[in-house]
Amino acid sequence: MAQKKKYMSDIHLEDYTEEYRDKQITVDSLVFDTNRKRESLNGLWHYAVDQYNTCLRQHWFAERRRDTKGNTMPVDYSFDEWPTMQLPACWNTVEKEYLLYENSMVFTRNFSFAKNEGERVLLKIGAANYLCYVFLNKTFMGMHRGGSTPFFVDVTDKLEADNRILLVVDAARRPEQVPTVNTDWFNYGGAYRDIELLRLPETYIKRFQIGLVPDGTYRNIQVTVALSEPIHTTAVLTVNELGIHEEICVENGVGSAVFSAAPSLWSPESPTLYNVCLTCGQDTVTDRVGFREIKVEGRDILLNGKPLYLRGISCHEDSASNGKALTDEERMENLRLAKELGCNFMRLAHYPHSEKMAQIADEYGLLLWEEIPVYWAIHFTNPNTYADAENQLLELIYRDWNRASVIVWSVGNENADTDERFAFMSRLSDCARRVGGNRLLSAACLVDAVTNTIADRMAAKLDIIGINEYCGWYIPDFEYLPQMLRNSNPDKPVVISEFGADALSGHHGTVTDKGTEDCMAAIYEQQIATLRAIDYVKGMTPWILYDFRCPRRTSVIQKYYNRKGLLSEDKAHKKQAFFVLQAYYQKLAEKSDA
Ligand code: GCB
Repeated sequence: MAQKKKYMSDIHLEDYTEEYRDKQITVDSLVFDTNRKRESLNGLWHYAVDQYNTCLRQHWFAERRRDTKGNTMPVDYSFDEWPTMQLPACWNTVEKEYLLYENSMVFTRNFSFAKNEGERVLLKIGAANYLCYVFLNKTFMGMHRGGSTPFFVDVTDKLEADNRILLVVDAARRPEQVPTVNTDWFNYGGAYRDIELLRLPETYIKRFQIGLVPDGTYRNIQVTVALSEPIHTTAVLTVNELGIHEEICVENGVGSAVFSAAPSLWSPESPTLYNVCLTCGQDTVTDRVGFREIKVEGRDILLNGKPLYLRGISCHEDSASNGKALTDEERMENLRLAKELGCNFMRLAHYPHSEKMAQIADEYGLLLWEEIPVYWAIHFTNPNTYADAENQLLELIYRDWNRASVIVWSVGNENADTDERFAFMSRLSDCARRVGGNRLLSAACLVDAVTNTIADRMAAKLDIIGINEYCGWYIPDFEYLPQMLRNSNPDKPVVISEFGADALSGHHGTVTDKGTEDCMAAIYEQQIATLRAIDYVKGMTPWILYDFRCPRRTSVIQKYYNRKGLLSEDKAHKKQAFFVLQAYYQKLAEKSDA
């Protein structure tokens, strides 16, 4: 009877999440994992739509099939008979009926494991949107919050020869989350990046950061190491091509050192990478790293001491067929298209994209702006919202710290300039400045609509002022743009982080017919003609490389897509504006080569 009572109360518990709150997986879980050997748990997982979170309420993961007397109990699940889905995936694109599903799904699979003596085993989940509860062999292992960054769980002590892993992925939009309930992109659900197991020694390298000291000499390389245990030992850094084979003293599990070297500097034109290797005790990690310096002087952005104009384009992590679970080919294609457009820079909006983007950009020679989804009207006064945003920022920064391509951390997009927002985003900027390495800080800010000037208070905290302006589109009177630029006198570089216009591929009309390729191309021409004359504008990332799925866009030309792409959503069609921007970027590139 007691058992039955408990069973019923589980279902009716109001706050069923309470018991899961004390095991939050945060940035502290992150482990340096580039190039580490891994065993993949991608592939077929059984799944069920769990609209009311019954798995969490009723403890399905505990698989309680008998009462204390051994009588069989009724259950509402049948894990191994559920249908299967190939993970990683966004469920919205897997089955038509899940396209608009936004609550929880339960995923489970079995796997065998042969543990070796003296090793730690970590589970890595590349990204799951938005909450992800992890269970292994009937035990709750932890819950991660934030839909775009990786997390790790030490599963060593729970692993057996035969295992069941179970994930509850909850994609519900909630007002206090980051982003909040209203965005101009699609809320894809799922465990949509790789799921893997890593075998590590008992004491392992948790953090390995390497880069140029930004002192203008290009001759000093800085290394920081953090181990999983607070021990005293020595680590060894080897960079054969630079003749580096040096010891780093590690005390209480942390160490750092500066070595002199003369690396060829990394740049988009010459993306030189070095094989670096760090050994400490039983653990060895490797990476391919570029060395470069980025800074701002007055209104100039300097890459390795030379003035730089950011020929950019914005891009969402979105695929008409795969949602956010882009294939490697799709990622490559996005970077290749940006190069074809003449870009040296991409804005990865509005949340952390896969770490593979920065890895490819390092190899391929493209500069990146990376961002966290502090988008529009976040709950700026809620301390939990701040903690969530800061955690996402830190997970992004530590994940991509070694990537030379990443030159900008962006702490937000289009947030009204209120006191609460200023306090929230100032704190984020201070945090990024403390730990972000050799990078510039930015945010995509709004123009002050009353004075028509660049007057956002966040400018004081940033290195580059990002400005989103839609003159010719949301502000149909284009004259606002030249006026705004004349009215403003910023003391640091401005990057136009967005402008653009919707057009349906192949839909033509006059230059004033909104929604046509012709109108979009005309707006690009006006924007370029105006912006090129302004000396403090040091780059642009027009909105956007290709059309992306968006629930807010219902018109006949949009059909639930934001149509501001320079290409159609399948990237098969280049709109006229693509060629307008390409011609401008080609001219700029020729000038900078000269
Ligand atoms: C913006 C937002 C972006 C939107 C875009 C638009 O200012 O930053 O997320 O998608 O405008 O198309 O309206």
